[in-house]
Amino acid sequence: MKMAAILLVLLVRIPCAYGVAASAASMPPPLPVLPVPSYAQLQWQVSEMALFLHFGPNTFTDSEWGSGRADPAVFAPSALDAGQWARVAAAGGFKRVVLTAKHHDGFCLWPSALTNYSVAASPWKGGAGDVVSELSTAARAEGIGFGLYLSPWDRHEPVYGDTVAYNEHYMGQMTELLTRYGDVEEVWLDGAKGEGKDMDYMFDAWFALIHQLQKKVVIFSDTGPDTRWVGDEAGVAGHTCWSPFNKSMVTIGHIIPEYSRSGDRFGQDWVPAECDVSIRPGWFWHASEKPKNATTLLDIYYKSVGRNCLLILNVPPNSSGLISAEDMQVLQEFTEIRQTIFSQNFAANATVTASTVRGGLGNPQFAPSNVLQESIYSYWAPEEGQTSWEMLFDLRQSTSFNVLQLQEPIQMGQRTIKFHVEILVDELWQTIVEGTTIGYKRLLQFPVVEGQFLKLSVDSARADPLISFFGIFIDPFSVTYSLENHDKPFLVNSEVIMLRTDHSSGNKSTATM
Ligand code: FUL
Repeated sequence: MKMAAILLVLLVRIPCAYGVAASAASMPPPLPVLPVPSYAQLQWQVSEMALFLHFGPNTFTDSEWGSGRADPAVFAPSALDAGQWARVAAAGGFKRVVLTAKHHDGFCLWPSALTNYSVAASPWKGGAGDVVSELSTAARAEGIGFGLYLSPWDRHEPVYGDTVAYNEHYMGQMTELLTRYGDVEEVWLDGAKGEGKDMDYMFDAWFALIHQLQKKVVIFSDTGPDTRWVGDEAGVAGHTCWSPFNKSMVTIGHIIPEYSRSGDRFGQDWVPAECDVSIRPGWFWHASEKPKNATTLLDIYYKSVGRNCLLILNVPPNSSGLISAEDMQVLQEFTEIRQTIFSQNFAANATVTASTVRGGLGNPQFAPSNVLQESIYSYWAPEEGQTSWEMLFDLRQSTSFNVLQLQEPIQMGQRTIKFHVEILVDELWQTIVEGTTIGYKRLLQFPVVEGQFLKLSVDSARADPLISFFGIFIDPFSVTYSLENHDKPFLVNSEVIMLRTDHSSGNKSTATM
């Protein structure tokens, strides 16, 4: 089939796309579909990656869960430089830092007036130091957000176990942290509890206090209220990952892992998932442990940021008070390989058309070409009341790629339930990838394919689908097979994806994800 015939095929499949443009009357945006994110949740989501910093007496005692009995004298970093932590974060593309202001051992990295177990009792800076203050200043200097982890479980505090007294103590410490150091963009807490203690955490009172004191903050916990734990400490979200969620389904300390990984298409609350993982085996620095390599981090990136989540990567400072050179090396490689892959979008100059456009085919406000700009505030919107939604991309030349990036304008709610992308190969449309949710960002990997014409079809959606970005890239770093090897399983690190060819059902060659 020659070019004219190919175009005829496209015309048949997308009848309106090449029709005469209707007059482009100005149109308001469509209604959002609830739930939708708050301002703070949107800022959190677009920040994509945060750097977690586990630091404290454990760093010096080679422990993970300190007993709370370590002598404050062990806390003696010789060269602590919070400026280095913030610079490493900013250079690595991490838009916020989150510090363990207090871990389970109860030691406070700021001079809390409510305990003697803090930096004030340590030899560091003669007891006059304040790590929280130094990092908040450094983060602001780098233009990145600042967050704090205040562990509910406190193995040092004598009133721990007395519910009223300890909740007062915890809220008092939270008040110190949220009133002394300027803007705090994230408060991070878990539901860990001491063995043998009858302790109730008054989460609702804590959350109300945090929201009273900080207007830009998101609160992370197993169940939100603003961001939820993804349910594992490997940094991996579900293939399907909804930000809609029902908080009432889970309680802090008692999650349903599959529910947390995938979210809930019918969820009433907007609670996107945050994926926590450490660059090293432990959360705290240990001389004997080594960091993961950059391609492992890349794989985690695909499975977290690439599945509509924020990645919070822990990079623990060492006992000098610095991020180790070997960790910095890995982070630099991780940055470079992301830049190599994502700096060249092979669809950037495509001609884009769609089955329909809100306000008429000539309406630039919701034009299909909006998906070539990387902003959630410009997007393609279809005409209302359609039953099928297709976008066609003419790349203008034959192009090879093995990564697809899709985005939805999540301020309008998360919509797409199922989609697939096809490529015109040997005059036949072949499915290269199928997916479920998109959300803020979806990255999909598949064997290298080559072609000029691509088609994105949204197969089902909670409301009229809106697409804000479409990009295709080459990833030469992950392990992939070319399309010629389609009889072999396709291996992307730990995932095995079957590639199947089915000529009897519409000439499909499908990488199922
Ligand atoms: C968990 C803690 O028990 C670990 O020590 C670590 O801080 C991790 C991020 O959260 O709940």
